This record gives sequence, C-alpha cells and structure tokens, in this order.
Amino acid sequence: MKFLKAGLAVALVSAGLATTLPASAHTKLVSSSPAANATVTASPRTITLTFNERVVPAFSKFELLMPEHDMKIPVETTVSSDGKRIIGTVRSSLHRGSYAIHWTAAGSDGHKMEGHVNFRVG
Ligand SMILES: [Cu+2]
Repeated sequence: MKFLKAGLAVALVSAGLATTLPASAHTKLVSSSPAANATVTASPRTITLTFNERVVPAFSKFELLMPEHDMKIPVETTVSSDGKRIIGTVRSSLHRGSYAIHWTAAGSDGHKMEGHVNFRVG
C-alpha cells in the first residue's frame, strides 16, 4: 500500500509539471490603470498593473519613465496580497506629458517577462 501511494504521488507530480510547460503559462499583463494609451486629466496617485497569474514579488516591479525628457520618475512598487497586481505609489504629482511604464515580472516558472504601457497626463 505504501508503494502504491508513492507511485500515485509521482504520477501526480509528473502530470503537474507537464501542464506548467506550455508558453501560455508565462506572465502576461491583463490590464492597467491608467489604461494603455489612455490620457488622464489628473495625475494618478497609484499605478496598477494586473497580471494573468501570481507574480513573484522579488522579481516583479515597474519603473515609470518620461521618455521625452529621458527622465525616471520615483515610484515605489509593491505586489498585492493576491499576487496578481503590482501597485506603484507615485511620490509626486505628474506633469502633463507622455509616460511609459516599463514592467518586469516573473511567475511561478521563474521566467522574467517584460513590457511597456504608455499613457499621457494632459
Ligand atoms: Cu517560462
């Protein structure tokens, strides 16, 4: 009986590994606030990126850039308790202009993915 249980456990683990292999398991951005390519009238206090899966906090963050001015805007990011959102607190009011959120995030398979979200304050 002990052997049967061990065999079953191994089979379950193998099945689990097989289902995590497809590329569709990679971390993907689902939505953002501000939304991609949106123009917001007021400076956002927080920026939120929502992902398709739990992200690993140690490898998941974003930077806020103002590409026109080659500037990096100070933002403090944290991962939400459900693991699916990276929330950035904007320290100072954002001036009118174009912004780019450059994110990096890793999910359960540890592969770091990245992307950009652009928005405007105007
Ligand atoms: Cu991967």
